[in-house]
Amino acid sequence: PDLFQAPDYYNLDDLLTEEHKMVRDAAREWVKRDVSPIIEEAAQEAKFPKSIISGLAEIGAFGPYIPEEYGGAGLDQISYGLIMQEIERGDSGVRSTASVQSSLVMYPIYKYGSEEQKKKFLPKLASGEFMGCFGLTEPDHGSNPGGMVTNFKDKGDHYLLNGAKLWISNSPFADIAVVWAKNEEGRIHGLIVERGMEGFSTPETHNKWSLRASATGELIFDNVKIPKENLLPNKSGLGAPLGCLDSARFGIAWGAIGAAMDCYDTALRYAKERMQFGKPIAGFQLQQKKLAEMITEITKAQLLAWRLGVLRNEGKATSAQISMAKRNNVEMALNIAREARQVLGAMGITGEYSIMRHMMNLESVITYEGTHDIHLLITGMDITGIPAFS
Ligand code: TGC
Ligand code: FAD
Repeated sequence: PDLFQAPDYYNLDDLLTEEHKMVRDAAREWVKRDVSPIIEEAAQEAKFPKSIISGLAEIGAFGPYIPEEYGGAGLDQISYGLIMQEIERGDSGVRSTASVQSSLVMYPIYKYGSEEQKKKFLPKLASGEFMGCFGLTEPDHGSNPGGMVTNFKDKGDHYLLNGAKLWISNSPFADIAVVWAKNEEGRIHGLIVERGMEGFSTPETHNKWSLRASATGELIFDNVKIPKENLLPNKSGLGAPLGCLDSARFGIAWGAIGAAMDCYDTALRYAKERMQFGKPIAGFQLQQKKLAEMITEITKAQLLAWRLGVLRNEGKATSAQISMAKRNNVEMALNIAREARQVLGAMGITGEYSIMRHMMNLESVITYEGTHDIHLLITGMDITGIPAFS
């Protein structure tokens, strides 16, 4: 098949195994076949394309690194990264759906859940039969999730959950939500909330100019009775949700490269074909500067992501290293989207090309999973030993 152009300026393919390349190419082919043709219309109409769920499951995007005994794909971290890269080449919103399902729903159940919870939920989440969402952010607590007010009380044979979450990807259609809430002592725990529980609702957030092909909404808990077996028993405290974010942020560091590659590829092709003043605009120095800087930045980001993948495989990557890669690579992608759009002139603002959609999507990506500035402060804390958050 006619796959996308995949800039590989430093022969990074030499660092990949046959399995990595197979997994990546399968994801690439699927995106080209099933995502690219429908995604612009889905974004224009602000509708999550449910038709992609089964395809995401088939390419292993739901739980790439969750062991096969629980329905996951049993792959390593670099394969996970490559899948995210290929999906985000299509659309950041589609990658969001995969990130949330894998790293924010399956991961906490796998890491912090009981054997019964793993058996009950993981295989269905891996196949896409169940879709999940992750409730950490609240209306008054975004960058500072430790201040959350959502809480649960022990009522003997069940818990009673109250509060609200905002900006939750996939909430409008999710079957289950992994929700972070404080107990009576103020300790944060994860709870699995299931659609249909009385007092639980998930209104959709409308009028987004970004991530329009992804459904975003609220989670509202009004005296929701939660069975005791739905509490994740094996980790509590803010470190529990932040541990899930490490995994999702790692995937975003790779995913952003995919969005950048698509913008670069589109701009390069266009510049070689578009004639002005009697020659292709790719022949003008100012356009070459843009294109040359794009491929330089993509190459640096690829090296950062690959090395981080090796460290993750060895269990050695620190949270601060992940923050650096998320921050760098998303900013890189957003800058490339802005430059690439200019290369296309007026055509760049239309839905005929993917660039403007990537650019608008990346405004969410640079904000969610820890804002650009919060990740800078994480690096600052890591190198000085002094937190500057408050
Ligand atoms: P702090 O006192 O530093 O830490 C509290 C406890 O957590 C531990 N910890 C971590 N553990 C695992 N992984 C990490 N990355 C960790 N970072 C910290 C820490 O050791 C401590 O443990 P303990 O045992 O000593 O209690 O916490 P703080 O309140 O000062 O906050 C630090 C800060 C600001 C870095 C953190 O709150 C933060 O990262 N804020 C950003 C919030 C955020 O990223 N929200 C994302 C919501 S989910 C989302 O956006 C999904 S979008 C998905 C999509 O659609 O793709
Ligand atoms: P705020 O925390 O209010 O920050 C506003 C500004 O202040 C930012 O620029 C920030 O960097 C800055 N700031 C804050 N604190 C400091 C400080 N100490 N020093 C310097 N500057 C500071 N959350 C979930 O839980 N689950 C999801 O699935 C999810 N999906 C999302 C999907 C989308 C499309 C979006 C846009 C967001 C999503 N989020 C989700 C929420 C996201 O994680 C938060 O938006 C993000 O963490 C920032 O919180 P906030 O928007 O409240 O901004």
